[in-house]
Amino acid sequence: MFSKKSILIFLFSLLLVNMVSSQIAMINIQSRKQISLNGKWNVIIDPADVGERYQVWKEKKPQKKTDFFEYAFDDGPVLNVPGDFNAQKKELSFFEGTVWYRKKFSYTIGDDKRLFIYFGAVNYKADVYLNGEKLGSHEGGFTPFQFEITDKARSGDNSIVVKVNNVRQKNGLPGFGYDWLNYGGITRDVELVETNETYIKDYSIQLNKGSINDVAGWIQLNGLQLQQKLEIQIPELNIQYKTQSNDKGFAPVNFSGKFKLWSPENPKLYRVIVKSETDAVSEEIGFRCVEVKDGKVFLNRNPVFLKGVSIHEENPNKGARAYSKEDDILLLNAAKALGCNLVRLVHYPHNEYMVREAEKMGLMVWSELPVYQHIDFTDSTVAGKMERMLDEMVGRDKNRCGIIIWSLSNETYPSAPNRTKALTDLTKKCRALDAARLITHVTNSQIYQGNHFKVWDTLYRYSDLVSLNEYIGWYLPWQGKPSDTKWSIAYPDKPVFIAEFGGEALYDSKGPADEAVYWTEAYQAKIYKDQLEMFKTIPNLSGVCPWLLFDYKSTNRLHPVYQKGYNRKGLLSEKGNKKKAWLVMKAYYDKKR
Ligand code: GCB
Repeated sequence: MFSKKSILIFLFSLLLVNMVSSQIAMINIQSRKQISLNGKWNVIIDPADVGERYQVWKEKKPQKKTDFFEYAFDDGPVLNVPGDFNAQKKELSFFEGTVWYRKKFSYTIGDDKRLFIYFGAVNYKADVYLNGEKLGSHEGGFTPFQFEITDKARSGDNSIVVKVNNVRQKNGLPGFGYDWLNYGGITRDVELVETNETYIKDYSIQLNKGSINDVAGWIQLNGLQLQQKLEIQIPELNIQYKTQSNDKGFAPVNFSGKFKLWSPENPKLYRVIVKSETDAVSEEIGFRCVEVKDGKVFLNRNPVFLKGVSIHEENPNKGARAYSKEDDILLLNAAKALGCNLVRLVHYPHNEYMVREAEKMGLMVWSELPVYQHIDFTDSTVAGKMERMLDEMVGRDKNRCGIIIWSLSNETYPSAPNRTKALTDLTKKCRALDAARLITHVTNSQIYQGNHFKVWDTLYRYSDLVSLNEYIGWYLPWQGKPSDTKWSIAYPDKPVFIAEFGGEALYDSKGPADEAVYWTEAYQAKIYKDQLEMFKTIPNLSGVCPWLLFDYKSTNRLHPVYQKGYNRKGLLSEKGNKKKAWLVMKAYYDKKR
């Protein structure tokens, strides 16, 4: 019989296996030797979540005639990776539950090499198994993670199983409630990545805060040979900066250059090579300086008005989660056509192609954490999850000069216990990770009475921008002439950004521009015209951002005639048709300097 002690040890080791967490992904995997695991994966759809009991990851097969197992990957359905599962099978349209994915691959690791499995994103929870053994778990639907499998992968045939679960969690990020479709699945690329034994895991190469010449950053090695000679080269500028890593594999980086600065007008990027004695990677990096001063936003020391638009990560034509360069270019081209210089990527970090393509196209980027509305800040695990997602978001994109703003939350409730403290701590952590970008929180806690806005949320104290969402003309009626609106803002020295405004219209829905005729294009256009009048009254207005570019799928939108499962606040329909409000906004942006 088993002793009490051995049972306890067994239970404890089980707990440990289940708790193993993924690693933060290495930077710039685009520059590495990759073997794509994208393509068709076998799946088991498990609405009752019984696969855990069957230990599906063991992929057991009957050995004798009397054996049976109530699952199998072979001969079952397949799904494309990357891609959400909801858009791939009709019966999964609104599915929130477990899907098990399985992919076989054959690989032999080179001598003295290391092998990693990299996931661009899995929404929402992922438990990953290799050859029947658990590698670990990851929580959070929009950021990359990796596992090292150097000692676990077999030479030759291997099988990877991922349990994906997109059930909403009370203590999740986001929590229970949100206004978009909960696309589940392995939604971004999966890659095997081979590196040398000691490799360049991470680096930060960006201008120091306030500077247009001085780079301040660092390089981090991972492996056994941590003390190495390192070099950063920027051939176009004849820069060859040399440094040395310490016994932790870390080296600070400080050098200067006469950079042509990145801007929307001239999105200049330089080829930057990072070398150690055992590794080398390269990528295109741009340099720019973003600051706030005297209630204004400055880019490269010139005041800039942020002409934004919000984008959900959905390909409107396909009605599916956007994940590819082509999907992203479609969305970004539409933002460009509107006359934008900024895209607000809501309400979670978007895929890496999106950020890289925006940067190439000269679009400034606002990147956001999924800390949205109903977060349970009293749950003891939430702070840790927010921090981990912040590490992953900043970790992936810290060298993207196109990103000028980290947005750490959207519409959380000031009265929610522990909210302001938790988000203040998060802000401090973000500044420590990256002092050179602007940080904001978006709120909708302002009071609008007698045509007077009182903007007061203490969260702004820790933000570079006062960013607020308001839907006057839609959720709230006007209480006076838009041009007579009054403002009292508790932080009068900070720039103000209207992060959302708008209203719904079904494309081609006709009627007079009358308040009684909701859903018409004319009424939506009237909301926009009124808002543009009101904007003239806002002190320190430094940018605006219509909600939003395209109509998009949302499980919150139930009107059978006008919505049909879509949030209709798009300036474009899901088919890309321009509504009247598009023209109003475009004319504003074309003139605005
Ligand atoms: C908001 C939210 C956004 C919603 C939007 C709406 O304030 O930030 O996610 O979808 O309103 O359409 O109501």
